[in-house]
Amino acid sequence: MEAILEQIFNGVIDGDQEDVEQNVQKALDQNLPPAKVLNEGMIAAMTEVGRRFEEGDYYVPEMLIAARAMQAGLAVLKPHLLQADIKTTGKVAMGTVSGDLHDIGKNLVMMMLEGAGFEVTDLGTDVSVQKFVEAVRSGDADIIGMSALLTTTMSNMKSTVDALVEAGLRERVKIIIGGAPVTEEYARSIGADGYAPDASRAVALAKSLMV
Ligand code: B1M
Repeated sequence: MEAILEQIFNGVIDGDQEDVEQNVQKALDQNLPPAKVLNEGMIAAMTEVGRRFEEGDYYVPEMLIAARAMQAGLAVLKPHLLQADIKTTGKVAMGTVSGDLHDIGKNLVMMMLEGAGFEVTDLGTDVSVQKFVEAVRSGDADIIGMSALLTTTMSNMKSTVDALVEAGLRERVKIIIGGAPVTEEYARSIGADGYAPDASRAVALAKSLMV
């Protein structure tokens, strides 16, 4: 791995925001592809943070400062992940489901969707079923995107799909889901229109649903 990517990786793990910001900029100055910086530097580091948490070497505060360092790096990376002058291809309302505060993956998916020309509304984290339903009712969404990182909150995706059916709004909107514990099979089982394992495949999925 390039030395600079290793520095970014270590910076995220150590939760050193300033270091991560500076090294992401340096990597871009060295013309490393933004996707490589993201995947091999930052996402790989968060996977390692998760592993350390599971092993009991890291606790919530370490996870939180690592997340802040990643977000600081993402802010530097964002303009480089976006492409200019792309026509809007649809409206997406996106949120992390009720009970779930993880938002890095959601933010990344939103960034990439914006980059692909979608008009994206951020519903935030801990989004109630009702708030998703309202986003569809108000006509603000061709696609609803739901993210969940906890096995305990995934079931709120199903509650949202069920509530949209009950409100007679299901046919008006496409529903896509993702997040670490979510699978293609789960998406099918709850009646969502699709699942994506990562941000770039979420963009491809969203595009395919708009044609
Ligand atoms: Co949490 N946490 N956390 N955490 N956390 C996980 C998810 C965990 C797997 C760690 C572990 O045990 N290994 C574990 C969940 C276990 C489980 O349920 N199976 C866990 C736990 C247990 C918890 C708490 C319960 C801990 C506690 O309090 N005891 C607690 C819950 C709080 C809550 O939400 N109510 C908690 C808290 C936190 C922090 C607040 C400290 C922090 C989040 C900060 C933030 O998001 N602002 C945090 C973090 C950072 C993590 C890990 C380490 C990293 C998550 C992350 O940002 N990954 C995580 C371990 C891990 O995932 N390896 C862990 C990077 C991000 C780019 O990836 O979000 O997967 P991800 O998104 C990807 C894809 O999944 C996909 O695209 C993204 C880009 O490629 N994707 C979509 C995501 N959403 C999508 C939507 C789509 C399509 C694709 O369409 C709509």
